[in-house]
Amino acid sequence: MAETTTTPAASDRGDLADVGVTGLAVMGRNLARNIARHGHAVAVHNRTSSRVDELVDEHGDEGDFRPSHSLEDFVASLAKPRRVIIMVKAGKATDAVIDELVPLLEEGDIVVDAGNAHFEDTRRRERDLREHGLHYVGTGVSGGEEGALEGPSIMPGGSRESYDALGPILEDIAVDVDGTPCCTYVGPDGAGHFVKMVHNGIEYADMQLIAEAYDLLRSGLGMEPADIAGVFEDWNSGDLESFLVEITARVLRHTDAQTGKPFVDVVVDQAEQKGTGRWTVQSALDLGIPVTGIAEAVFARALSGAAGQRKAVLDKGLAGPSGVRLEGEDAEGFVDAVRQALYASKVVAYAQGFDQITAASAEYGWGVDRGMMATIWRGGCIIRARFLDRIKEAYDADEHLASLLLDDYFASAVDDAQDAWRRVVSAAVRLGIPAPGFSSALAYYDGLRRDRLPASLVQGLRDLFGAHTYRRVDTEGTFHTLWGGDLSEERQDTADQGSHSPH
Ligand code: 2AM
Repeated sequence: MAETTTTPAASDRGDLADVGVTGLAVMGRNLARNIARHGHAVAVHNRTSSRVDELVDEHGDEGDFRPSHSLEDFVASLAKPRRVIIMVKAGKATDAVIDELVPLLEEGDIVVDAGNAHFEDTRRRERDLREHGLHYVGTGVSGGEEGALEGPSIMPGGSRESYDALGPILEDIAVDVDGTPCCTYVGPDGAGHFVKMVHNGIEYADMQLIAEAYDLLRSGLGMEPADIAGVFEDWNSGDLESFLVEITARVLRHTDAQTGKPFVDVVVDQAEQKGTGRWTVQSALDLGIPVTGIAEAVFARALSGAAGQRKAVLDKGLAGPSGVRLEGEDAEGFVDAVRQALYASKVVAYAQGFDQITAASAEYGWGVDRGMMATIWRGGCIIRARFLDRIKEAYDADEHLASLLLDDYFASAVDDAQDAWRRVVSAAVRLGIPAPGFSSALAYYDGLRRDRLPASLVQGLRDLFGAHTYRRVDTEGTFHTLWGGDLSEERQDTADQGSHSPH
């Protein structure tokens, strides 16, 4: 270890390490290196101890690493309260490491799970560790391998007290945007992992919308990928400026070296998923929040992956207007219309994601500051975008904002875009180009702004077949019509509600 940095913190602590990382696969290694590079003494440990030696051999000169070959030595090398970051595969491995670790720790120590855990697992583990007098911090870490090393966006949950001890180190290693670290205390127990999950869900929606925009330009106007790359480059200098739009241009511009074809044409068109999008939708269903943008993105990936079904349909040749293109007047200004539709749909997708955070925060008593979530997503994250500054401003202006769509800026942005948005969705429908993200976002917007929804008819149907009752627009109370009798209306005792079959 050349050039060992001894931070004031380390010397105060009798030469014990400031923090420890166990689990030294790429993410754990990079986090440990990032911590060391910021002048903190970092204890490192891994189940297979050769990885500890590899890390120190290869990167020992980057800072003050304290290698341990047993968990006992690792824990003993940490200053109190001990701060232990676990970076293992989410699931059983996390529980296994916690089980080994807990007997070695003392009251007040802090266990951090920096993996992609499901927030319900984090809630359970936090409860269990609290009984042992330990703090459990489930933290979202965004930015992948590179982010872990160069500066991720960090979303820590757990007790406020644990953040006092841990926050300064995390804020140190997080990426910085305009002088603000992309790390803040999110809220108790599962809040950090929840917010990270929704972040990933929004990422799904954003990518789906971008993919639809590409498809509309390619199939609707007959543009070549390299030309569409130019369009995305152009869009990246306006309101749509974001990491995802930037890399879309790069991917579309790329030519396959082997065939000379556009890269997108040689890639199998079946999108995969690791599951956080699905988790987001499952949670949204439980919370009753319509995250249509995220759900459509998850379903679109599932449809793309249904290879057998797709082939059978293709072989049979199910009818459609495929092959039809926009021409003449229809094509005029279409590229810009797609830009506006993309922006409006993106506003809806983010509004829905933030609604889900709002609902969970209320349900679990987390007190999540939504403006701060937009702030810490501005760097490190896949969804980093100029747009997030606007979201932060919206929530800063009104912390109780009922929907992002109600913020003056977003309301007028969507209003300005809506003619183009309707034009693009109509064109997609006419041409047979699937645009579930664009069209469901528009349907959501139209549903939300509607004076009367046909849900009244749904209530009538439910009352007829299941006596599920309904409320009236003109008076308080719950009612049931005697559909099988004289069609008279009965006022229901509220205690009866919910006693019928659930539909
Ligand atoms: P390994 O090198 O011994 O496999 C990512 O999988 C990281 O988590 C690796 O560093 C891996 O250690 C570690 N890991 C996986 N399962 C584990 C377990 N049950 N206990 C401890 N570490 C584990």
